Amino acid sequence: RQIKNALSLAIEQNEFKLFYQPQVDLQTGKLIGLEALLRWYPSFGNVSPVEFIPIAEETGLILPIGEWVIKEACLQIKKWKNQNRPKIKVSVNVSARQFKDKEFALKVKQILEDEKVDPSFIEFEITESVMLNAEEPSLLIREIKEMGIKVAIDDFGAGYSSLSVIKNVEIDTLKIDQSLLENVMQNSRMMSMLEAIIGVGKTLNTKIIVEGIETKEQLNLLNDFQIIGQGYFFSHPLPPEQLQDVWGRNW
Ligand code: G
Ligand code: G
Ligand code: MN
Ligand code: NA
Repeated sequence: RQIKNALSLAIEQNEFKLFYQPQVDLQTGKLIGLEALLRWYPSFGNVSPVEFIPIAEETGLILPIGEWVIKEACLQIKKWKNQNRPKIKVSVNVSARQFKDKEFALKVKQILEDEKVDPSFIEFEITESVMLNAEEPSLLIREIKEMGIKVAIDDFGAGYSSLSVIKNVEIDTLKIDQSLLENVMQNSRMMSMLEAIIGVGKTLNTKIIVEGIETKEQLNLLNDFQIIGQGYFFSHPLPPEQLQDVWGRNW
């Protein structure tokens, strides 16, 4: 209850901050994207999104919070543009509740209009389970894509791995869940599974991001593929003021 109350006040109390985690082209070693990850600093400490995002979903608070996240990411994109940073795509996580919201597309349009940011800088990350549970996922995704925003399937391979979600709409990016990479390390047969998914991505002209790269050993398994990597090996999620070293870095 304490958390719910605090969460409902968090936007006006300025307690949220976006961190950004690098996404790296494994062929060139260059930064090609940043995933925005929400952090909350209430007066009583700090609460992980693993804990507060589900509460925000249950209470519906994820709607205003999710809007805040998109708006904040847009403001940050504009700041980086003014600082002459390279053109880097920013990924924003969209939750189930937001995706079900009938006014979601309208709200996004409004933010784009207010902030006048180039939508091709933005990618929405939507998990495959959210897409499978939505009524008309392809309609909403098409609407998002018509605005010029890119769409990624998050946590792909964690649950259903249903190809049906990518059958009807043009998805820009498949994000392979980190559990798959863990499995590959333990069981070499899983490597064929990963290769198969990478092949599907190639066929559909979809970018592939492998998540949860933590070690050089894991990176070496992936070096021959034309894919993107994300994980603690490259960088933890960082606040904007700590990203200086990331822009021109060669991994
Ligand atoms: O960054 P971290 O590992 O703590 O994130 C934990 C979980 O919270 C992940 O599943 C991540 O997708 C989710 N998450 C982080 N930021 C956001 C956000 O802005 N919106 C939504 N819906 N989920 C987020
Ligand atoms: O559900 P989603 O994929 O959006 O969540 C991303 C989450 O994964 C964030 O909480 C982020 O902090 C976390 N994360 C990012 N890189 C790594 C990594 O290399 N290892 C682990 N265990 N978690 C990671
Ligand atoms: Mn994500
Ligand atoms: Na993910």
